[in-house]
Amino acid sequence: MLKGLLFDLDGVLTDSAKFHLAAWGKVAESIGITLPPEANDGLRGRSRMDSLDFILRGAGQEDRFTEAEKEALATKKNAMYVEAIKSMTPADILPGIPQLLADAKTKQLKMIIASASKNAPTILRQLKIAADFDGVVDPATLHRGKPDPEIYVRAQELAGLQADEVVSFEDASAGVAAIKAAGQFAVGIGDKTVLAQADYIVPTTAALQLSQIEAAFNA
Ligand code: B16
Ligand code: MG
Repeated sequence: MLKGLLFDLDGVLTDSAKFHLAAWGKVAESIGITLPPEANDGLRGRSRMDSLDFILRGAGQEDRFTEAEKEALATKKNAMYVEAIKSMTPADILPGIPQLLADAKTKQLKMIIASASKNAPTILRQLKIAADFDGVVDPATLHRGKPDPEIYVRAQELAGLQADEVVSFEDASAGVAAIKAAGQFAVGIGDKTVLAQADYIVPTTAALQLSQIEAAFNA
């Protein structure tokens, strides 16, 4: 029986992925690297330092910087990102999400945030939806990033539920892999070839309907 929903944040509740991409684009440019088109999906769901490593690896420059220099680059990126998300308002909640949250509330489903972003609490406050959630996994306490299942297992524990009682939402292939490794039902939002591992796929959040998702979950 469905008892809880576990949500990724960036790319699911709001399109903060575009701010991540823009900030990394500027950092990459400052060190003479052009982000490849696959960075769009590749950066989704990865922690801040994993994102930088992904960019450097993609350019064949994984050994170019010391750890301290990498920390400085990641800090620079985060400063730009934090500035960008200050402009977010409830109008930035993605289509279909307000109805989904309302329907979940009516059904008294537990709702937890499973975002790799240390800025997730700030974004939830900007969007004015922080009170809708029963908990937020603190990514600073995690040992491994997505696609490792740790974050979804922790979210499920925060909800006090079992893997077969939750549906988890993701826009990133690494995130869908994390959900499946946690043994949960995955809803993928985006390109069906990229998110092929998901149990239920919609092209955009506008197509999310709790009754249909629940029917697929129970099938
Ligand atoms: P921060 P999600 C992820 O959030 C983003 O998709 C990813 O691009 C970002 O690097 C990561 O959060 C860390 O974010 O730098 O704010 O801690 O998709 O897991 O909600
Ligand atoms: Mg995401």
